[in-house]
Amino acid sequence: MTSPSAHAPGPAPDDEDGTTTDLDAVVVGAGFSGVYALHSLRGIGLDVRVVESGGDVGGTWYHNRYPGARCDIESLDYSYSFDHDIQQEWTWTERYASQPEILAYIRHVADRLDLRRHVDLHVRVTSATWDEASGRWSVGTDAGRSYTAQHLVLATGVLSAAQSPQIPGLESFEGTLVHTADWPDGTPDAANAADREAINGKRVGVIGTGSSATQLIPLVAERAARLTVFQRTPNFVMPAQNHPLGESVVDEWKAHYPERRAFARRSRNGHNQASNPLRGRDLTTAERHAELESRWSSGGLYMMRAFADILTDPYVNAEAADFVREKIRNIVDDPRTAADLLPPRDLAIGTKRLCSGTNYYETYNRDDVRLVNLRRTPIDRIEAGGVRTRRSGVGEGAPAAQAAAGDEPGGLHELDTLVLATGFDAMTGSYVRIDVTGRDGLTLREKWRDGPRTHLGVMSAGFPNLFLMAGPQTPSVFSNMVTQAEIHVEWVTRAIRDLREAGLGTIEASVDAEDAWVDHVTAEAEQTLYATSRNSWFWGANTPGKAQVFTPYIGGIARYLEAITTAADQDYAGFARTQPTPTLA
Ligand code: N01
Repeated sequence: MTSPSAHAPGPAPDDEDGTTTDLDAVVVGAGFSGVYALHSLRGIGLDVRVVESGGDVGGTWYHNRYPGARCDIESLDYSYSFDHDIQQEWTWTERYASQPEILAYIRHVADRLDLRRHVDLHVRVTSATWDEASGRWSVGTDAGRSYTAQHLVLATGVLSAAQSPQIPGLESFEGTLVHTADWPDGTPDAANAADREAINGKRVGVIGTGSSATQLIPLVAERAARLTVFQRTPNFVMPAQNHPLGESVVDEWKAHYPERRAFARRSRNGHNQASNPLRGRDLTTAERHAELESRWSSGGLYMMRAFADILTDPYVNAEAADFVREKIRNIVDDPRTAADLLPPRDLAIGTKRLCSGTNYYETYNRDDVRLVNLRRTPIDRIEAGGVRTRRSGVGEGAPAAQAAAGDEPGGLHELDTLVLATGFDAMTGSYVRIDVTGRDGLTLREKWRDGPRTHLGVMSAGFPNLFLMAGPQTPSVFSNMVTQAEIHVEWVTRAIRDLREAGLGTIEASVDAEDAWVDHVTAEAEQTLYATSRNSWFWGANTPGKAQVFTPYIGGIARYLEAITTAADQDYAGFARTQPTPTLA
């Protein structure tokens, strides 16, 4: 197995093995949350460092460099609001920004605010241990250096712990193996040498048909000699309807940014994309159809805002799902391929994260693209030369499945390059992959074994002065991540400043408040179709051995912001604050 080039645009850390740096705060991760946390905490006078495993700032937008990667929240919304000058001077060029443009934006912010001198790149945090005696965190890394700090901010992302499938023989593949979340460096569309070598004129296979794959597949199809897509669960893919931004649109946004940003924070999803307040149930079939048609034309995630009850009423949801199924049948020429691309009946639309792409279904009309339906012919193993599938039912004693498959034989799909678009150990993976040990030897991994436990998603009892950014039990993945990140950074900055001004040393979630928040997060989800359609990373279903618990907060940004602000206003209700640890002689 080989992998294209190592990537390292940023400077490697100096040779500081064995050094320990004492700080007020360590921020882990230099994505949207981490970069702003650095700026904000530095602003209240803290000595802060960001520790980042990648070679540059950018977080998700540094690592996910696959062809076609772009955001599905509109660029004018998906950007920082905290600095008026930056939002006036930066000009987005497309409705949905591409990965290179977003990465350039975060780099610009880091340069513009002179943040880089406080960022250690190419250093992965491996452990964090609370020291009761000193009231500080000891932070260990894979680079030999370590840190101590009073406060630890885990801005590690909820979709950053990449996950490879457990398929027999994966390690024996002799072609190029690459994960979408660890793509070779370079601008995807310009295709640097490693990327070009992996894709252009090659026989490429892609495992997975989630958001990453559906963006990547049309572009890889254009460059590969042949593309084979291995699909286990077809999802709903909306046309993004991306387009360049006109000058007048940008100017209008810039003139009204304060109102737009305020609106986003009062909204459910943290942005300005329009939601229909009407319930589908209260409309006629014709009215519903017209609304769905308009949402399809608007593109992207607008579909899930077609009706107020689209995620709560099974009938309304099923009608929307059928509407999209009909679109698929109309776009895809070959009826059998079209049928294979139809999402299953037990998948309520939106309960697996909706995908948004350009020319996704159209790509299957190409002669050089083949869809392998893994429900008919599952992957048997991966071999040196490619992916071997087998006839469904073989070895399983399942004649019904075999009949449904039309007795389709499996076989070897020969490949030069295999792309794993297989997603992440979502929501909790990036936190529990670090050995985090709190009070009394309690580890975060152990505490979260049956699902994450937090108060307001921002702190977990037993882990004083440890702040979780835009993580589980927050609206993060159901919202504009940048809005969520800003809310958290501003809350944490306030919490630390208030702690210091009160002459206190630690803040920590209380167990009672945490229990109540976990119950609330669960109860909110139970009222929706997420409760009945559980085959998604929202539930941890994509990660073998993981507890099946619904992890995001469905209540929306506005309600969340009110809850967390009220807690701070009420003298940090639900959090315990204590005196500083006496300095040891
Ligand atoms: O990952 P995924 P992703 N054999 O988990 C399949 C965000 N994001 O990287 O559904 C065969 O969604 C798996 O099949 P199944 C966004 O929030 C945003 O695409 O488990 N197949 C699935 O098809 C998104 O939801 C943007 O049956 C296997 C795929 O791999 C999240 O990131 C862009 C398999 C994984 O899909 C994750 O997206 C990109 C196996 N053993 C990502 N294991 C935008 O802003 C897994 N699969 C637009």
